[in-house]
Amino acid sequence: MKKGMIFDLDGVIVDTAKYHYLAWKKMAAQFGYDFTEEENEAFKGVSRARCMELLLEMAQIEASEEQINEWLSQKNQDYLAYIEQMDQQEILPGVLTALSFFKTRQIPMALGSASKNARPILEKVGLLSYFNAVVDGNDVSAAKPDPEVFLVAARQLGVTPEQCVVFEDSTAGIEAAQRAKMGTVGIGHTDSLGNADVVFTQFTDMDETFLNGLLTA
Ligand code: B16
Ligand code: MG
Repeated sequence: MKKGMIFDLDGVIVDTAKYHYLAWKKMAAQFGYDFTEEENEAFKGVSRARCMELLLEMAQIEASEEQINEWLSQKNQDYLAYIEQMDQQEILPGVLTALSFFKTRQIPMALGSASKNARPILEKVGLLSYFNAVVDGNDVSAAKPDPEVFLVAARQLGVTPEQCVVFEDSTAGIEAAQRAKMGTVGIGHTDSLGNADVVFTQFTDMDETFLNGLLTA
């Protein structure tokens, strides 16, 4: 019996993955590097600091810690400017139906995100009250694919890792959930999420039979 549902944020609940991409692309352009959407797959679910390291490696740039911190804060400023106007319209299709399905059945739900901006985003789109626990980039020290974020979420929900299902859009997140011994539902494409137990393009592709099946599996 599955007793806890854990949701990633960016790319699962809201379409903020595109804003992270735009902010990194802008920074890359500053370095004279053309950052592609394909390369951005490796940035999904990965902490801001690690993304910065990856970008510097790609663009073959070396910089002081002070300079890197400045760029990190610039990236976040650009990202915050993109998300400033966010509202309920940015909730991805079918998400509300799934959240309501579990809430009605009193299945505890947690957010498990690498983002340090997770709480304000949940507030902006009006979804904070659906979650019994919110674990984000401010609460953990090891980034996905380390399982820490999901293990802390399970603990806060008061369920065992084996009783949890994780909804994730990133390769790093699916690996983290599997290392935590949790069930996995990939949101996106099988080319990057092929290791998940099951993959859907979006929540609207899951019917009630599937959601029910998650609870009894
Ligand atoms: P921030 P998730 C992740 O969120 C994003 O997928 C990833 O692209 C981003 O770098 C990371 O959050 C950190 O975000 O800069 O807002 O702290 O997918 O784990 O919800
Ligand atoms: Mg994500």
